Amino acid sequence: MGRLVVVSNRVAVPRERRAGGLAAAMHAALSQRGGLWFGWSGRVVAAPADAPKMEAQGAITYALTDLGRADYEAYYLGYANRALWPLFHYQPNLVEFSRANLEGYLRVNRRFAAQLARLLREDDTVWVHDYHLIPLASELRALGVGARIGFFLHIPLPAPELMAMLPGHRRLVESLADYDLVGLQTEADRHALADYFVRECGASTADGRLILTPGGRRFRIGAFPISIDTALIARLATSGSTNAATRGLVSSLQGRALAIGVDRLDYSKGLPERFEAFGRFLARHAERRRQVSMMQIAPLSREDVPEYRELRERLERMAGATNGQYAEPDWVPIRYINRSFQQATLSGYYRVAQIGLVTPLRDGMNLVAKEFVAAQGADDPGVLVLSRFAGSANELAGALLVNPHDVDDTAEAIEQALAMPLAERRARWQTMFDWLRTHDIAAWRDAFLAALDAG
Ligand code: ADQ
Repeated sequence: MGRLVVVSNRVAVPRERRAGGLAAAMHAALSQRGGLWFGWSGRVVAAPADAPKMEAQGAITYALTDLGRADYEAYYLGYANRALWPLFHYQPNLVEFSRANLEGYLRVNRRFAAQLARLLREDDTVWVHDYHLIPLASELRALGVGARIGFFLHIPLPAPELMAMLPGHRRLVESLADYDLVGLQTEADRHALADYFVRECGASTADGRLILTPGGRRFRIGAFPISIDTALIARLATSGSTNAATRGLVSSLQGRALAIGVDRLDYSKGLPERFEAFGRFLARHAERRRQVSMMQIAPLSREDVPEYRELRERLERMAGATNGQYAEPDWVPIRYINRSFQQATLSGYYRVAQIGLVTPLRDGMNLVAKEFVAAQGADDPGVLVLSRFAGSANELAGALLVNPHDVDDTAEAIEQALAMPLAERRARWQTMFDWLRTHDIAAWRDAFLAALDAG
């Protein structure tokens, strides 16, 4: 078997400690097979070099390339994060399209392909990740690369009607046909992609999985729901439940219940709606005031994008207003924290929470929902309140599913979770935990690579 080559916008170099399930899963696969991880270094420089900077560590080589300022703005901030991200998350009103940004996006993909092509061997298996790099296979094929290339989209794939709003959509989506396998998070996403190829490109497919384009390309698409390292999170939660950070949190609650939310500060995560729902819950259930606190952990992300700065200001106002309205000298309804925590600390926090609030307006999968479940203990598990629009809602049947646009619905789910008898909590949690035990991140990675290798 040849090497595995992973390509993603950002590379999880071990010394940078961009830890997380995906990085760990990729590292495990890369060290088993030997391999290369190629992507942006995260640096923006005046004059980027022509070749990536190579760094070998054991069986893995990292190839890191810098971006120039104009490329960073057009490719990363502009096209990836102000056109593709909002559109694919069903927010066409937030799309900022410009032809210059599209050109920058294509230019960077071409540049990445040129740098990567020189490093590839014929028997490599290449695995490209996410919306930043959709046209990468086309660019590699144009340079004569014949290796197997797979693509996994971490975010939702919108319905064809929505996709059609994007100028130049056909060229972009059609370039997916240059992969051997395109993986999506859910069956609904797979269906949307098959539909797009049939309706917009005149492709044919008998089963919605093998697609034949009028130009003669054949490629496969499939749903591969991403997951977490279930055993690791469960272990971290057990040991984390008694560490100093968790003990500090628990003692500050003074016996009150905790509802926890953990999300990058992103408009797809439904945070204003969640704050509003918690306020509505307090308004409706006066008897619950002082009995429960919500803790929202939301590290800042993409601060160079104006919509993210606006969202931050909005959340600060909302948290302040709710706390101003309901807080008592010894109780604050919303604890709002803009920083990151180690996985072990987060797992301990999940463990002691009675409710997990995961209410995105759209989410490819949402790993926090899975982490919350994995972190619960069998004796006294908490309840997951989960948006029906998160990919994970397809798998987590024991959650209380809500429509995050319906603030009253979410507010009532919070009450239902608090009132839920222990036996029901256990039954709901057990089905989800059993599922996650077998459907973990290693199973996801192996399923994708087996499908890619099988052709
Ligand atoms: P994200 O949009 O980043 O991922 P998510 O799936 O929830 O969303 O993953 C976030 C990860 O970051 C989780 O593992 C979480 O624990 C961690 N995290 C969040 N806040 C943190 C904090 N304050 N400190 C430390 N860690 C924190 C995209 C898609 C998702 C898809 C994933 C994987 O948008 O839908 O599930 O990729 O494919």
